Amino acid sequence: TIMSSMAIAQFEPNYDETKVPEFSVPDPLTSYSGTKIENEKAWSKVRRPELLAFFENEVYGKVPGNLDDISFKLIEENTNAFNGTAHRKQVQVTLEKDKKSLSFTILMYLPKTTEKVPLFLGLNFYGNHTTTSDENVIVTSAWSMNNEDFGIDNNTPTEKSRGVRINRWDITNIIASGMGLATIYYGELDPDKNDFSDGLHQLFYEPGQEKPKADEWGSIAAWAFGLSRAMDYLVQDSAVGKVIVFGHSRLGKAALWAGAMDDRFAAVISNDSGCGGAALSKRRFGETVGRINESFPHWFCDNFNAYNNNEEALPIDQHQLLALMAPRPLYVASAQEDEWADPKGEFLSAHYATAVYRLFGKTGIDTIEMPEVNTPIQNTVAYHIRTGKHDVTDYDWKQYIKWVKKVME
Ligand code: GTR
Repeated sequence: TIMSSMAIAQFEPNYDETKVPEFSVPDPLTSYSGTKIENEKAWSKVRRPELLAFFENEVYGKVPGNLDDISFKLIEENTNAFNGTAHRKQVQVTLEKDKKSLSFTILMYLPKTTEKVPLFLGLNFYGNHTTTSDENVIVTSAWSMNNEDFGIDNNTPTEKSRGVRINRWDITNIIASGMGLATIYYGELDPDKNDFSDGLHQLFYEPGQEKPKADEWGSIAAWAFGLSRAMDYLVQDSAVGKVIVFGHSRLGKAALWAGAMDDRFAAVISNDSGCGGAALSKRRFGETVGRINESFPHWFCDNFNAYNNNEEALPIDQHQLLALMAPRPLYVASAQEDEWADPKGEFLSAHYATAVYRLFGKTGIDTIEMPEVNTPIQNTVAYHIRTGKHDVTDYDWKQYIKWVKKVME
């Protein structure tokens, strides 16, 4: 509507630390009824479920039902791919519900070994074929955002966009370090537009339903659900060991929500996930709850709108989403020039989540002072801020690989 585009035009993000509102950080270790959470058991039995329920009902929205069926089909493979260094597989996952179905394709590169390998799983923005120049990767036929630089118009990816995002996927070093990568085009799960007639949502509608109810899932929860369905496949692939779910930006939000909902993910990486991801909402620095719901009305559940320009009313904040990963390893990464995502809010969130990791005897981010740029802190909870923009770089991958080896092997 005209009103909402005016509101968007008028939004002035705050980038001034002295203008961050005063707020108290909701204590992850005090339950809503006031009980102090003093051990792992009380966390797991009392506090974790009530926090998870809040995020599910008020932020990301819940999945409205169960699938009738899920099936997997290896549609392509080559044991001598990626210049002879890797085993490539393309696996089609088909979900069925009420005689409707949806399929998506997992692209995998695994090092050549007979042992189970740790594997990064992450969604991509423009299609599996954009993550590598490998000509055998199938070009998606799903709806895509247009991108002039990538030669994508009519919302239809073609050969022209093959390899345009290789800079974001350091497959060479992942393979060389003995790990694997699995990636899925997020548009095959739910096209990233304010339209609930397509993607995963419509699969679950009751007769006559046209959009999710106020407490039902938006697109972030749908992308997270897709990650879990990929996990259904990965747990039964004999080449795959621990799975680390990874995501950048909006897909970092999805990775965090997937990690919170599904503890089969052995570790979680948030790369520049920002508002509605790792960053504390109550700081209102850069992107805010009101702004994100205005620009992307389909990302969260409708209930989340109650907190637009009203963050103080939130009984939770995003550090408690991070705490839902405990005791599993969690990496939060920021970029210096990515002020929109509030690097400091991402850092503080990792710091405040650390209280829960301590209950499990794990170490995280003890200090409240942000580290220097390009100086990672790598404990069970890890954090870095690197120089540069909102992006995924080889520097980021180098840190993730190093950290996985440190905390998971
Ligand atoms: C921006 C959005 C951010 C982040 C980003 C991205 O437009 O405001 O929350 O998700 O897109 O996904 O790159």
